[in-house]
Amino acid sequence: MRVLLVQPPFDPTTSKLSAIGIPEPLGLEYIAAAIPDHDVRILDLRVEGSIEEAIKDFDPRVVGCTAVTASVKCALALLRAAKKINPEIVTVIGGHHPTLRPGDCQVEPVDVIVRGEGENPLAGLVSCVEAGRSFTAVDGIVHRSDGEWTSNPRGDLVALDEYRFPARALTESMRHAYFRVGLGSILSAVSSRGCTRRCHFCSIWRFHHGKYRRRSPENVVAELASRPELVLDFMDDDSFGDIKAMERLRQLVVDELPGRTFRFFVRSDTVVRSPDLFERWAGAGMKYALVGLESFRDEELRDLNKSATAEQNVKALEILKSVGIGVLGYLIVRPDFTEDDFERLGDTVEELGILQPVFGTLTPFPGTVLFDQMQDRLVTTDWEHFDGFRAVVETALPRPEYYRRLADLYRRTYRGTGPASEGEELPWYETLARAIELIEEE
Ligand code: B12
Ligand code: SF4
Repeated sequence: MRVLLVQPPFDPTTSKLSAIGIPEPLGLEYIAAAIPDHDVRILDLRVEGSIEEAIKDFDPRVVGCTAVTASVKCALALLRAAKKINPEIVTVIGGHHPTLRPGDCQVEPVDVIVRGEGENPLAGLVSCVEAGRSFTAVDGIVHRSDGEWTSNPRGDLVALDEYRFPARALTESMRHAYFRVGLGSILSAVSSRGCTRRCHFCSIWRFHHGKYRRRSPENVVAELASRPELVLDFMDDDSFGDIKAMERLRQLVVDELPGRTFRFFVRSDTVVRSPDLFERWAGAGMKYALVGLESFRDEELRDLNKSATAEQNVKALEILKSVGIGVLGYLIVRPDFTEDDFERLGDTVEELGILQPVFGTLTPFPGTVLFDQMQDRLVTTDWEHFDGFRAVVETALPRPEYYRRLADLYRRTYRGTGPASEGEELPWYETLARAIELIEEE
């Protein structure tokens, strides 16, 4: 049976992030791998193509689309377009937003909403479509039949080694587009899913039923050894959530993947607790760490339930620098920031020598504790606005001033390598800064 899986294009502001690189659609590659006996295509609209052409050319029976909050509106429009061309198509939506707010997707173009990991639900529903059976026995979905929505049980979490490796053959023709400025061609992978922590601004732990699961180090290395890419970029939520497993992975990497470069998501408190491990990983090719620093004020970190301190953030930066691991540091700008707060954050980033800071606006994404706390204060529920830069609650400064200062933080502090993507004249952060300044309020 023919199944088309669709990655929506970026929203207007985050499209500017694509100047720094686009990761492969790993979630879709994983779910495609779960239906090996079917004819599957991946349409990555961040890179090329159109839904209309793909449907006319491929004539799929099932069309599945992925969505985070910022892309859910677009995903629904794509499924609507699919149904318009062929009303017989079974439309499926999955990913973070449909999982955490399925009600938003219980609308006309959608037949099935997949909640949580998509591998087994997709395999189950595709075989039902093929056999002409109803979806009543497929765990992890909300589905429509005769106009009524039914929510099936979520199903058990699967041991990650049971999943097939991502179906990268389906995106091979778009590989040229999966790159990162300064790193070149990259391969995205995961060694774990979920997180042990409970940050209030993050929905990952709710998405994964509060569990942190790892693939065995052997399974990870077996996947990577078959790939030619030299830069391996891990999309884990917290790569070093299990120190022993990461030490074992390092040993295997030394033996079986020499000469590769690694980038991982790490927490500052983990770095401070295990500096030796990071020194050894630096020797094994870990050149970059993505660190959710969020803030250098303890009261803000406590408020976010980050379970790390400002002191740990500072210390982790020192340790990573001393072992030669470059840091991309995520920092949260709060809508109630005053001029002084912006100045002080810029000063701190400069003083600590964070060369690649990524500033985003504190956003109550659906499914987070923050959303529960702030939902009464939202100034918009247009999900496209939940792009991580727009303020979706009132700002203390006038809004144009808020965005100008957010943009200026990039201009003032960003010192990362890599000027611009090919053919672009501006450094990527300047492209992004201009997009932030132009955010239009409705
Ligand atoms: C890589 C990444 C990106 C990449 C792009 C990813 C992409 N594919 O387009 C970049 C850097 C560009 C990016 C941008 C943004 N991101 Co981002 N990103 C990630 C990250 C770190 C990894 C994604 C990944 O590959 N995961 C691994 C795969 C295996 O999991 P998965 O994608 O969830 O897919 C599984 C299920 O969700 C499900 N599934 C997914 N799609 C579908 C579709 C169907 C049909 C089915 C059946 C199942 C299914 O099955 C898959 C396999 O189990 C995640 C965090 C995370 N670890 O997931 C955040 C995450 C998805 N991003 C997030 C956010 C907030 C953003 C931004 C808004 C922030 C910003 N300003 O940068 C933008 C929005 C961009 C946009 N419009 O799409 C949030 C989403 C929260 C939310 N409710 O929206 C996450 C969860 C991070 C977090 N901790 O909160 N992101
Ligand atoms: S922000 Fe990071 S550490 Fe906190 S819950 Fe999310 S993934 Fe875990």
